[in-house]
Amino acid sequence: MTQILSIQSHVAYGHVGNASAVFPLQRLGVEVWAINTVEFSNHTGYGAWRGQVFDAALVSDLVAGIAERGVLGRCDGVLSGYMGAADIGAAILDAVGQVKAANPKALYCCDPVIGDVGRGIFVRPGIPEFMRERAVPAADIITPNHFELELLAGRTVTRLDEAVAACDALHAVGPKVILVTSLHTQETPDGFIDLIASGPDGRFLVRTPRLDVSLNGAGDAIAAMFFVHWLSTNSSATALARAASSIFGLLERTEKAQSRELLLVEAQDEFVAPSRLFTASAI
Ligand code: PXL
Repeated sequence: MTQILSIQSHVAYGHVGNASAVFPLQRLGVEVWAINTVEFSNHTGYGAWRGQVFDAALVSDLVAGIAERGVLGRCDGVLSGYMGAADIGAAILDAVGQVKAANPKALYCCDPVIGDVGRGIFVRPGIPEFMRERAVPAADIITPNHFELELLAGRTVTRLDEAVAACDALHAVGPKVILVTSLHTQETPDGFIDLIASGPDGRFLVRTPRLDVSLNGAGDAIAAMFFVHWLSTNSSATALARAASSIFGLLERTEKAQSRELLLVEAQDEFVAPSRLFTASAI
């Protein structure tokens, strides 16, 4: 059974961070060890929220406690997302180091949560730099959206070949697998959205209809699903097609219900058997 250490935010109401990633992983049969970097009432997209950003020391303490159970060698991978504060990043990279020491085959998937097109940067100062300078070079897999791809690669991406070149620039820094979500280039027809995956098996594109939803947390769920599908198949093409199909099904259900939060529980079958299967084409 796959076991994942997932270190990201948690909200009491709604679905972002671990509150978005954990359940789809469990539904796919994955055992998740969840460490929360913040506990907020709701996601920050509402403009107002309550709660706390946890100290990096708490994250380290929880990792130390798990290590004391003697189980780090059974961890297949570490997934990180929304960090809350830059010093939590160092605690995450330390956890990655401990897991890899215990299980050299374990992989680190970093969802470099920084911001989004339209909303701009929505994390604390220091986090974008931390992602670019420390987290991305340490990661085996990264899952930026269009905005984060531009920021991390330090260039604008308006064409598909520029997206591929930006991926190459990031591969050169470390990660061997990259999933780009919410990509919209000159080649993307109106009413569609692109996802690309770039890895040792090649580069692939999935194009799905763009849904009329204003949501947070979809990126957190797709990163988690892409990671475990990659772990089980070692295929960027398969991981991309499966993760994109599941998220499309989830978003379609959410759009139909006009919900402001992902209908993660209601649409749970989409994680195991998506209603519509998209295939990845080589680019
Ligand atoms: O989906 C990214 C994310 C994660 N965690 C928290 C957020 C957001 C985006 O708004 O607010 C707490």
